[in-house]
Amino acid sequence: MEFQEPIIRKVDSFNFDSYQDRRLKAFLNASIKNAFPSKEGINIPKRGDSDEFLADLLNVLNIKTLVVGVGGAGNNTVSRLQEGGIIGAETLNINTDAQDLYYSHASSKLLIGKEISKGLGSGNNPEIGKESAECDVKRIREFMDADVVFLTCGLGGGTGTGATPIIAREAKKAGAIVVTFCTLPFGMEGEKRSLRANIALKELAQYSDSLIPIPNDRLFKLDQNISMMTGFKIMDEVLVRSCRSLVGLINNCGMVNLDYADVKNVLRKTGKYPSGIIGIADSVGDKNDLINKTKLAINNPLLEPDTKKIDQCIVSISGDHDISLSKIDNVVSTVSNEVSSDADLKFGAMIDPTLGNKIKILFLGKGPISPLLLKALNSEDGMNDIEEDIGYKNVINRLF
Ligand SMILES: Nc1nc2c(ncn2[C@@H]2O[C@H](COP(=O)(O)OP(=O)(O)OP(=O)(O)O)[C@@H](O)[C@H]2O)c(=O)[nH]1
Ligand SMILES: [Mg+2]
Repeated sequence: MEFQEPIIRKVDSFNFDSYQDRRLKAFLNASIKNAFPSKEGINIPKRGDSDEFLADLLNVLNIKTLVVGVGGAGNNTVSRLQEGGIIGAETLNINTDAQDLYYSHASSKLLIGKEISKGLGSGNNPEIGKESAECDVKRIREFMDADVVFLTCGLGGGTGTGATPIIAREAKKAGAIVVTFCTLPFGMEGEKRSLRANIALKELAQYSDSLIPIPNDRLFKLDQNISMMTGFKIMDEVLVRSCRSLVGLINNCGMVNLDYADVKNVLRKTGKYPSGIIGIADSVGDKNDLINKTKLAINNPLLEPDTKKIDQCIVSISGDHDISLSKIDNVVSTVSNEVSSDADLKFGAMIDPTLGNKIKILFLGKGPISPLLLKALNSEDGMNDIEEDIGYKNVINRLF
């Protein structure tokens, strides 16, 4: 008869370096304990899986998510996530600017490149952002023990633009799924910022599984008179809601019909370049509104994806306990009509008793590569266009 101790000793003799390896080790040990008797338990006959084993396994299988905000804009997003409360994710702010970092909110903070920038920021120089991240790469690595790492930043300055690709590289090396949300600068911020953003976008494409670049200028399509500051506020809201919804989806996997493997499949890079479509919308719950809001989520006006190229997608529908099958059907049928008939579609339903009659829709898609990334890959041209003032509420209402 074989006993568990020698087999566990054998597992212990292997090298388990990374976070994913250590998870595998815990999984193996729990399985061995379940399958082989210990010397003390030798007389107890075993049938099926014990609760103790299942509890051990749940501990191991718990999906760990980390949200990292890099540079001023990224730190803003994470601060707002943290202030509004984010359940089930660790947050980390990284900056070269000690003051920005001090006033931000996150469960952990990292001031990078102290020797280079003296805590004063990178002064719009991505090389300083990059070098700062390289200098502190060991400290960055310590945080990368997660299954999914979300990165968020505003491209165009120095810290977010230079450091985020290095952080993405480290997250990827540690075996995480890397999902990057970044904004591209307004044309009115100048050509140089656009050029810097394009270069970073190419680097991020290398290390991100999903890359979601959101051009600030697209807001002008929704309101011609928008100001830069209002635009930043709207983008903050877009990034915060997108991150929050995605973290919620991962943490609530398995409620009805969707598990982490489904979400991972859509987020994971399969081709040469990352894809990434996300859309969120709130519906008042009647049939017409459900159809319109589902279309809005799929055709996210800030991303304008080529929906016919979507080959895999997930729609998650949240409602209170009374959510009817017909409401779920309104949403799922609309998705099937909007995407190609070959696309692999999965839906999940989540119960949120606080929603009342409201229905929340989250759409995730894979397939089309962002036209902005393609543009960046083909040239180093910037983007332009200028306009002015008002309309935060007006634009927000047309986005969700
Ligand atoms: N959403 C949002 N975007 C912002 C905000 N401030 C700046 N941005 C955008 O993000 C880009 C980068 O700005 P920052 O994040 O401040 O720059 P940084 O990464 O801290 O870089 P340095 O300060 O140069 O070291 C800008 O070009 C803007 O397009 C903000 O408050 N909200
Ligand atoms: Mg800064």
